[in-house]
Order: sequence, then structure tokens, then C-alpha cells
Amino acid sequence: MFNAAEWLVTRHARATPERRAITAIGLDGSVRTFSYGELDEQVRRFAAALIASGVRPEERLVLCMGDTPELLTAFLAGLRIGAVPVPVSTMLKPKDIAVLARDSRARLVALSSEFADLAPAVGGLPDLADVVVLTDDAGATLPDVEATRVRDWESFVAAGADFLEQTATPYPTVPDSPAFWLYTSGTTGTPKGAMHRHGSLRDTAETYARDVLAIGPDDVAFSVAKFFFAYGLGNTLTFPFAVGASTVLDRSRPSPAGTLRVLRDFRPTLFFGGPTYYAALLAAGLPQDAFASVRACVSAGEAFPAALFERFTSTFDVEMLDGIGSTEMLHIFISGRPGRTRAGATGEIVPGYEAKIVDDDGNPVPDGTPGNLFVRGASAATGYWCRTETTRLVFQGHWVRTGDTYVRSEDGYFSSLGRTDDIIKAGGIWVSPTEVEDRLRQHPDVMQVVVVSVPDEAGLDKPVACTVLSPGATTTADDLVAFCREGLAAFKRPRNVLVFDELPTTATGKLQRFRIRELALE
Ligand code: 3SK
Repeated sequence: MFNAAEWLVTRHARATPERRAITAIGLDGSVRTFSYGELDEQVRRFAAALIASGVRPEERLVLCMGDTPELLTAFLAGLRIGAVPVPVSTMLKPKDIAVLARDSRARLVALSSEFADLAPAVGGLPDLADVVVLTDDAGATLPDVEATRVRDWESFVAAGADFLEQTATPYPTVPDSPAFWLYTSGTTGTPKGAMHRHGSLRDTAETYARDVLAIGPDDVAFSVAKFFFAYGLGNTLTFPFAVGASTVLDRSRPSPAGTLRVLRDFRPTLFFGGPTYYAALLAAGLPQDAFASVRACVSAGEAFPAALFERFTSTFDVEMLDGIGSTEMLHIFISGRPGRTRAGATGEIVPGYEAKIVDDDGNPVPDGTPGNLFVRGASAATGYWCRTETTRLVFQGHWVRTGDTYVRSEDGYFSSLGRTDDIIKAGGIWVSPTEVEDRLRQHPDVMQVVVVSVPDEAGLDKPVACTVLSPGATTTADDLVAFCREGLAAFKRPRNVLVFDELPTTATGKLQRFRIRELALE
């Protein structure tokens, strides 16, 4: 038997009940702390409430909540009773959450107060019995929802009191048992629920977290990436709890001032973010010793431009471990390693994973040649819920197609060249949009840039830069092309630079290349 909630929390609650598990910062800046013993107790009480409300093993619990102890509690309680928690993005519109709740056939939806207005959108869904709202903010009220019971957190938990005994032992899951789902939409298609197993949480902890981060019980983890991202879930919960370490939760939207407070007051040793956020921290002019407590910063989510990497690490004198993971693989499988990172390269394969780079016919390409990145490893999802066709395209035997174009150096460093469909072949030569974008980002007037391929009069693909310029910028398109010519091989220069007021982004704030390309084609 293996139950991930037992492994992550109860194990430590037995051995070191007083040890700090969570430091939680509320929306009003107040701080709560939970030991492993206290957290285990909360998990059991919520598990009992789930049983009392009729939730059965393998039924789905949609969690749309800020990063709070209650979110972690609900997630772990779901695992404990063999149900399937589905943390969803708090950045989505109510109608999009309703799509996920319907698709997952959610039995219960849990909301924290700042997302309580989503309740009406899910009310009345066919499989939904309960909406539970964490009304912990002064003034928060329970929304009125047609055809569905809405309960506040405390009375929901109180109703489980008689079932506490039933949670003394966890539901007898095994490593292969269904555990939780994470929805991913990629930059194109409709959202798909990637289904993960109980064992996958341990797999990511005993590969990346152990062998790359060398995480230990004295570490303090802080992730700017929220829990509903696969990246945030590992950073916030799996990795620290796997070793009895502690995690800092900040319920507010990330901001440089909030981050500085966490760095100063709670002294995290591991800091998790992404390149866009690291750029914002640099731009905010944080003091040079801001990362003094941090032994490693981790980055994922998008390629890390080399110039930004150098600037961040030299400004703050901190190690930066870039990496690539995916919702399908649960966490990072290629990563920079402490003491041997390389700016501009994502890193090396994480022990326990295998990667291959193949051409369009599936044949491995030699080192130095770009191709499609495939990865294999124990933490791969079992597939997408009710999406057989897409599952077959992405999960090919043991291998998982990442959709990224990568190149591997002879000494084993993997570098991103963009998404598989974004790479541009101009005049028969590969041009990496990332490389051209990196160059243009060095121009002081360029705020945002995406390079896409646009066919010229002869129908030949050429790189075109779509930009947003700084307010009041006077730079012309010709200036920017000339700037690229100076810093790049001539064939890589964009043949045109288009200026927009804004560029389309996904709900999670990532630039939406396919829509930007459509704009460029207009
Ligand atoms: O975007 C990534 O690189 C990533 C990293 C870890 C887990 C999940 C994802 C999508």
C-alpha cells in the first residue's frame, strides 16, 4: 500500500509532530503556522467531512483556491480517502472553471473566499453535490447557488466529526492508484485533464528534488508559481513535505514587495519562479542581498534568456537552476545542476529520466541538430481524461512528446529552440525565435517580443518580430532590424518588425504564439 498523503504528512506527524510544515501569509498580511502534527489533524478532519458528504474514492474534487493551508489540506484529504483532487487555475474566468468542473464530473467544488463568485457558474452541474467556500475574510458571504448545496468551510468540517475514526487509516491506495488531475491547455487546444498516480508524487521527490535540489529537512521552500501549476504543486508541497521540511504559502498575487517580505521575514532556502518574474524582480530594484538566505533559485515555465540569467545571477549573487518540466511529466526532467549551470541552456537530464531528440520521422538526430524533444520517466501521467486521440499523440508507449524543439550539445546540455511548431527554417537554415527574441529584448525600447514565421511573397517562411515598445519609444522597425543584424548572423534577422499596443496572452499570462502569428499574417 502507498498513500501519498500518508507519505507526505502522517509519516512526519508521527516522527516529528512539532516540526513546522507551513508558514502561511494571508491576504491581509497576517501569518499562521502549522506543524506536521497540526496539519495531519486538519487533513483527517477534512477527510472525515468528505466521507460525511458522500464523496467516494476516485470521485473528483475541484479546488479553485488561493495558496492557503486549507488548499493543501483539501488536496491531501482527497488523496487520503482515495478521491481525486483537481486543483484548477485561479486565473481563469468563471465560465472556464465551469468547463473544467463539468469535464471532470466534479462531485465537490472548493473555493476560497476571493473566488467565491465562481460558485454560480458551477451550480447545478449534473454530478456536483457540494460547493464548499472558505469564508475566512471579514465580510465574505456564502453565494446563493441554484440546485447545489453551498456550505462554509467550518460547518462542512464540523459535519464530519462522527466520521473521524474512519480516517485513522488512509484508503488503501497503491502507487498506481489514481491520485489527482491537472488541467493543461497548452497554447492551443482545449483543456485536458492530465491524470496522475499516487506514486508520481514520490517519483518527482526522489528524482529532481533529491538528486538536483538535494532538498533536506532544514530547507524552507517558497514558490511564486502557485499550487495549481504542476510546477507550484511540486515546489510548495511535494518536495518540502517529502523530507519533512517547511513551505511558505503566500495567498496574494506575487509582487516584488511581497516577495521581498517573504525573503526577509521567512528566509527561504529554495526559491521557485519563472523568467518573467525574475525579470520583474530585477526591474523592481530589490536590494542586492535580497536572496541572502536562498541557496538556489529555480526557474521553469519558459526559456530563460541568457542575458537575463547572467544579469539576475550576478546582481543577486545566487545560483539559478533553470529547468523544463511539463504538466504531463509532473515536474522538471531537464535541469541546470548546482555548480555547473550554463546560461542559455536549460540544463542536463535529471537522473531517473531519459530524453531523446528526434526528427519528424521519429529518428534520433545527432548532437547539435535540432529536433523534437521526447522524455520518459516514472512520473509521466497515465493520459488525459476522456481524450483518447490526444493521449495517443502525446503518450507514445513510455515516451512523452513535449512539443518542444531542443538541441543537445555533445557534453549533454539541452537548449530550447522554442515550441516544435514555432521553429523557423529560413533559407533552409534553422532560426530559433528564442535567439532573435533574446537579441531584441536587449534593446531598451522593446518591452515584449515574439518572433514568428510569416511567408514572404514567394511563400518562403521568414522570421518576423511582433513587438510592444516602451511608452514614448521612437525606435523604428528598420532600427530594430539593424540592431539584430549587429548582434546576430544576418540570416537570423527578422525581415520585418511589427509594433502592437499589446500581445495576446493565455489565461496564465504566457504569450500566445499562435494568436500572435495570426496577427502578423493579417
Ligand atoms: O513549465 C515547466 O517547465 C514546468 C515545470 C515543472 C512542472 C510543470 C511545468 C509545466
